[in-house]
Amino acid sequence: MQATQKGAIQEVNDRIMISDEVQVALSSKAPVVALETAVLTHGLPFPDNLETMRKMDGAVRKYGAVPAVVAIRQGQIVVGLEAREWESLLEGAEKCSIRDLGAIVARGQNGGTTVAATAYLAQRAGIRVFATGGIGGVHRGWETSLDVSADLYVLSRCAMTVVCSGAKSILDIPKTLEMLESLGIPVIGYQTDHMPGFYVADTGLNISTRLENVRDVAMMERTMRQLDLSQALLVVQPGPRSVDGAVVEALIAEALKEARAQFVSGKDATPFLLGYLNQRAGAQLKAANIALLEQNASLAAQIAGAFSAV
Ligand code: PSU
Ligand code: MN
Repeated sequence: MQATQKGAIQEVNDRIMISDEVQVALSSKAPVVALETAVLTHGLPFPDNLETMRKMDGAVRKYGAVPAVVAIRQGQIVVGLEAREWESLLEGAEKCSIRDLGAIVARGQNGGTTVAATAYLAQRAGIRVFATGGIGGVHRGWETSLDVSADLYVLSRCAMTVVCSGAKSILDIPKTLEMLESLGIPVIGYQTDHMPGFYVADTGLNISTRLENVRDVAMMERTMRQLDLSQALLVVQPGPRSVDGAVVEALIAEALKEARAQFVSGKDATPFLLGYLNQRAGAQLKAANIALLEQNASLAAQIAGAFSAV
């Protein structure tokens, strides 16, 4: 690897560039937290997404870890996108899940990476903890659409700890939990017995394990790796500003009806549904979304710190 000046981007192989700050942290075994960008490029409007990225970055630093924003900048995969580059990414990027990686890189496009693509790239860069809002999962009506997010399959083979507020509320949460179980991905309630529902604090659904502190999460992660289990650990916690479940459900029913009427499917389904919700319930849902992203970044940073300690 070539030496570069501080702050410069360093090339570790032909395809993935790791920023100097992230590289230094990784080589000294300091805590690093990967941050996904599709939730910002496709889940929140500008400039709220820029503000949210600043908040997540700040939350990670506050707990002594180094944030690694993962994105694709004109075909270049970057782990540790610098703050001055955020705005141009958020102004225009493709949604990049695992199957889109090859095309977006080959075409030289900008990409906001989903949970699937971020987990894959972060793992390749040697990062072990990752913060997001909600993972993708089994969509409602999957029986006819077969729409199951690649997030689930990729998490079944990425040895990462992913901190989130459950799966996105537009999904079929009981079926998503079933599939997580089938794929061998443990769902760890952080100080909770139940699955949170993204905007909603509690779905009432039971999950596999409850842990009380970050040290226990680190111990469980270490145990899984000692057993050669390569699945992610999904750490879930309710967001700090949860919304009334009935309000969210009514909006989702409307959004799904509209999506069917407009024949929206495939990779456009999630952004369409979330966009619909954001437009209708605006301020309240947006505030809940931003608050939980920041909270997950904080917890991820503390878990990354505990990894360095156990
Ligand atoms: N959560 C949001 N907005 C989003 C997403 C999550 O509030 O846009 C993104 C995440 O990046 C997640 C992706 O990984 O949607 C899943 O998309 P799909 O269902 O197409 O796999
Ligand atoms: Mn899908």
